[in-house]
Amino acid sequence: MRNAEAGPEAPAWVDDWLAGDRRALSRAITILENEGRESPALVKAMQGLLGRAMSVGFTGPPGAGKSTLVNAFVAEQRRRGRTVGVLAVDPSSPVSGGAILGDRIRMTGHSGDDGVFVRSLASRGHLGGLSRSAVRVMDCLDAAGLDIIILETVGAGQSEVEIADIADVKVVVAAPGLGDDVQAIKAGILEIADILLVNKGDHPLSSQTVRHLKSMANMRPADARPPVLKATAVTGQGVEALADAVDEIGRSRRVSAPLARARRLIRRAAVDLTQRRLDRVDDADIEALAQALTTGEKSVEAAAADLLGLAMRETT
Ligand SMILES: Nc1nc2c(ncn2[C@@H]2O[C@H](COP(=O)(O)OP(=O)(O)O)[C@@H](O)[C@H]2O)c(=O)[nH]1
Ligand SMILES: [Mg+2]
Repeated sequence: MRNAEAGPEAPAWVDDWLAGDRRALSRAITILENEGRESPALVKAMQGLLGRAMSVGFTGPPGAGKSTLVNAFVAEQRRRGRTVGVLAVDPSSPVSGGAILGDRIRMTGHSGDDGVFVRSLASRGHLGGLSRSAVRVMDCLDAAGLDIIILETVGAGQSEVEIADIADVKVVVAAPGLGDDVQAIKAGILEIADILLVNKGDHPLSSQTVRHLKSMANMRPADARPPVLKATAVTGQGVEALADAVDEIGRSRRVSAPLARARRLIRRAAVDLTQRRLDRVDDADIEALAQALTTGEKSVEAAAADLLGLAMRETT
């Protein structure tokens, strides 16, 4: 199973990880999250083993029922004979989202199931760091051979959208009767949704919310119009249809997904790299550009271009 390019420096347990051993997988995740000494060897070991899993992101406002829905979705995936990795990402709080999800998974008995691996991603540092580490952890799960990777992100702001955007298939979850939900969904989240899901279908206002979201979805161009589904996570109603819809979208992306993912990774890495380089530019250089701007010698755009040039030239 060992990747031939992994080289002798890869630790022995890497084979266990790539064969799907859960303890070795946890170990790999911890090392990559912390950018430990063995990280480069692990990254190398993953080469050629990525892009096999389908990833599904669930995002939406707190309380919409994402964790409950993910739990039911995991059960449905298990019925379909697939192994599942679940990653809970909470940009605002280091524990709550993941802990709640972990409890729920444990409560309903997935924890005794070797086909389900759950991990929460601690929030630390800036958000770019969080989405970067989410990508890395997803790669770890992918390399371990899990069939489906589920990403649950808490909240519905721009930052959560960014994290959810990492997934191949994006499900935006809303709950009935919450005006704020719809506001949040309007604020850009609709653009990334492959599926809009109204949860709490047992709620009297759920049909109204479905209609509302359908009319919003209809404002999108016909080829980018997400289906609006209804489910009741607590009973599992509608979850099979959701899994079918996810499969259909996932299948249609199978060819383009690795390239799309690569494009996203490159773009994100470029933004990170630029930021790091900008942080290291000499104060005196920035001062000189500021002078040139105030005297009218340079336009803002010209000064910015010069600054980028300095930043990128500094080290190679
Ligand atoms: N009535 C009803 N309640 C639900 C449903 N799904 C989730 N809930 C409840 O909504 C609350 C929030 O659920 P949770 O999964 O933690 O939401 P999250 O914050 O989006 O992850 C919990 O009390 C759930 O039991 C549903 O389909 N119907
Ligand atoms: Mg949750």
